[in-house]
Amino acid sequence: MVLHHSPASPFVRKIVVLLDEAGQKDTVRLAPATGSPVDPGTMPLGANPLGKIPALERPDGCTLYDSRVITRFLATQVPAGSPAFYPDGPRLWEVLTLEATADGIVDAAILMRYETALRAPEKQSTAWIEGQWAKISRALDALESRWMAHLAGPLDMGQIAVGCALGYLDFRFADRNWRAQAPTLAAWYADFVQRPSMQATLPG
Ligand code: 99T
Repeated sequence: MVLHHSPASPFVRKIVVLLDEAGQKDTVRLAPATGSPVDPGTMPLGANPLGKIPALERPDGCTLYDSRVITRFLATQVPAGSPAFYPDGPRLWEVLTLEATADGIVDAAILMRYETALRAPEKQSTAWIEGQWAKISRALDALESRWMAHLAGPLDMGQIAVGCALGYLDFRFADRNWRAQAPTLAAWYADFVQRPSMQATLPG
């Protein structure tokens, strides 16, 4: 399989961390891609008409996107004994909601990133940027106040997504100091980011 990839993308990172945690990294070949909404660059437009990564090309099926489709697919392919990335039972709905919360943090952060990196300074909207940060801030509050018990449980895709989202905030928005408003979450992340799968995929 071919995974269209960038080391800066937290959405791609979720995929690579899952594969690493399942001992399945060798099942994909990474194909580098860069681009943005204003210049698709080398984004795999043939694989994903939306021009986004990750996209996963399979030899025996359609190309998969977006990241949550890919992780759901890969979770069905992992060997016995792998973590239950999407566990059965009521916990599944927690995992899916936690992953959606984490991905929503990244969606908002990427919109901030594009606003500041791609638009001329005189065209940038402070209200837009701060509106996106407000979403992130509320989500951090929710993680800190409602999700710590889940985060302390067995490894699943919700935890991986949260770890990748927090890593992206550090990577692009370290000056926002998210840890100041979420100290319990920060303590969890300090431990989680030590996992070899997370260390091997630090954004850059
Ligand atoms: O939007 C574009 O044109 C290009 N952007 C992307 O492909 C980003 C890369 S992160 N990926 C997504 O937005 C995927 C979102 C989708 N819902 C999913 O797969 O879950 C780039 C981050 C950075 O460079 O800072």
